[in-house]
Amino acid sequence: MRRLDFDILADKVRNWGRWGVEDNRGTLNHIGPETLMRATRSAKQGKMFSLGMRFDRKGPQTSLSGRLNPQLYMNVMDQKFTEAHPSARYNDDVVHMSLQSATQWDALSHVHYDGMLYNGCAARDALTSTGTKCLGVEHLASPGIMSRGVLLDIAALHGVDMLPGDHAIGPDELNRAVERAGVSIEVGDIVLVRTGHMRRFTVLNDIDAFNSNFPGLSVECAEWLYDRSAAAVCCDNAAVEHLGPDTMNDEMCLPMHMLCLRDMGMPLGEMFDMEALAADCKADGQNSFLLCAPPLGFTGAVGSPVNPTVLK
Ligand code: UVW
Repeated sequence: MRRLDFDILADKVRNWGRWGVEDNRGTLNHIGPETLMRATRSAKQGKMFSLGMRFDRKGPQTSLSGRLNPQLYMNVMDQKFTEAHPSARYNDDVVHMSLQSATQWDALSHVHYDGMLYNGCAARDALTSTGTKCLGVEHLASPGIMSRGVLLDIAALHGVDMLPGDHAIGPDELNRAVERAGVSIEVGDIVLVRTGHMRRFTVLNDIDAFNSNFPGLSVECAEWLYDRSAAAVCCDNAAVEHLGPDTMNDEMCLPMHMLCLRDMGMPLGEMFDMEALAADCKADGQNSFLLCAPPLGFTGAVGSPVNPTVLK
């Protein structure tokens, strides 16, 4: 996409000032009491699913990605609390990891361009080596992220387990998936887009394929999400958007990241494992549900791991 066209799109979807100059939650502001009560009513059967990956040393990061899979150490093992109760013991642990290493939310401070973050926050004032002073993930953590989730299974729409790596999903496919799911996207919904790409990691164990070309959303989908007042969008790849050699020559890099996070103020949920949920939705035809996915409140962090939980 040419920079000029990107800028036109950015002007259309920009939400700066819409929820006040101090706003840190962006499109999560679409989730009001009515949305939440509607979300609770979409839990009908008592079936629960986790969309979280495992957090361990065998995660999808490689030496090339510059990100670190979770390294867990037990720093306290089999310790007594007191001499008076020698048989009562405890264990503690420590994790060293990139917050972006597995299933995670991108906070609104994760990317920026032209020196500005969401809501006109100046990058040079906000970003420090100990965290960001504005738009940190702690603002998404409290009061959390919960809403109605809607599964749009684009792989199933095309009758495949996984979309090919060069597949850029367009608004028309989102519309067809909505129709197929028998739902409409309402204000404050969280849109879950399944490409099947997660299977390259979890089923095929092909880390290189998982990390190279991602099927995902095309830049035109930003306006689609904006027009429907969605609260957030999540995908089963590592970027939500389509990434591949064809996108590398664009005049704006990671355009969906820039439009969603920086202009619209929409958090991106990445590496959500939708496989078990999608199989169940296919079996029972219920594609909307309660989604509870609060990030951890790391102060000043630009993202957070999450274990998204679905109740159908
Ligand atoms: C970047 O790599 C900037 O983004 P993400 O990890 O969110 O895809």
